[in-house]
Amino acid sequence: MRYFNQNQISLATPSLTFTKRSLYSLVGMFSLIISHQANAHPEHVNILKEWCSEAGRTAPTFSSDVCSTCHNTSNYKFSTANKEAFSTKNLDPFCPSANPTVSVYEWRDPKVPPVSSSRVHNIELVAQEKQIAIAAGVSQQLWTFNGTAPGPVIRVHLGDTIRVHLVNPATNKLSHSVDFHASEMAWNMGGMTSIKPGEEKFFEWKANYAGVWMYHCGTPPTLHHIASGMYGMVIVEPKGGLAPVDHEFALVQSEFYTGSEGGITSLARAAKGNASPNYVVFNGVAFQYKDHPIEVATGKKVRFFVLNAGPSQDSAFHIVGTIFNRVIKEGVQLNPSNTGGYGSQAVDLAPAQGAIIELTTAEDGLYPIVTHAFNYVGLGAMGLLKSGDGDPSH
Ligand SMILES: [Cu+2]
Repeated sequence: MRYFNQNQISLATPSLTFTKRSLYSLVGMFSLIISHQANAHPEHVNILKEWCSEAGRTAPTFSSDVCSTCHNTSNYKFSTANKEAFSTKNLDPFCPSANPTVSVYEWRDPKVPPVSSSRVHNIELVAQEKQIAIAAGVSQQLWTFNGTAPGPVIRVHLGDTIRVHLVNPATNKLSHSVDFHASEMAWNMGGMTSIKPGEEKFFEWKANYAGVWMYHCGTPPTLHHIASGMYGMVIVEPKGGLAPVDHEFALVQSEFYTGSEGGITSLARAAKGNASPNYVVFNGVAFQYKDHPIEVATGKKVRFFVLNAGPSQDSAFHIVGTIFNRVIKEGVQLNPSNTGGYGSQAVDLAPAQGAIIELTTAEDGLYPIVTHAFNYVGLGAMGLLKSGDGDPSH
């Protein structure tokens, strides 16, 4: 696989072994439902109850085994620290949304896998038009690459060849295309041209320049295709590769101009000269990293790949309580070892600009991740970096 979908979370399979044990347990006189709860680890039950207590959810049921759900997933340990990974898929069967018309968003894992050793990358991008929650209780009919907005993070070395297979399924309504900013090619033929529903095409390009790059659908009206979710990040590592760090995350900032609930986004509102978005988000969902903080170890090296996908608003990327000691923005570099001892507080990213940003947290605690264009913080562009146990008093 040459692309990395950050949303890959294994679905749980209930364990038959555990179910049999439950049947022979001392509480066999009770119903099977109660025996599951009695045998479940208390911490698992508590996490489940907490998840199910969120707005719009039903009371938890124990008709399948919460512990086995834990132990049959790739995450294995069902702890408070990783309950986010279970919240949208694995725990849903225990307490489905009380009102199915209210959207529950799908959490996006911000971790970035390392670059593969391959020098040729076969990337399949499938245009998918689908309803997606962009905030708790708010969904829109988005247009996506591979079913998520943003699309997959694509990470390559300098000089690698990227072979793209773009598919527009016949079930779609619209033409789509893809424009890789990390590539060099004419706009009006070959790679960037649009394909209709039912069509596919292949093309390739070479990653000649390092950086954090945008890709997006360029089909007219391009504004509407970007505003509806058709964008993603390409990371081209610099010559010699990036130095290893302790944590790596990818954040794509973008804004939404919503139409009616469950409908398509508003092109008219996005197209205004003084466009005013309803939501400004990191990785496609308002406040998802406030709800589920990004966890790091205190004193360790943390690297963020940040892209402002727009379509139209500027970003001033800032993490409260930290100083960026390395910033590589659009090829311009600030190094920790610079002779003047300079640091960076916020990285300005116009639409389509990207940066590599490094920092170290000074102590355990919470560090808000924001755009310092503060009118957008209340619209969803706010997350939390949780360092250590999140409690500075320890
Ligand atoms: Cu499109």
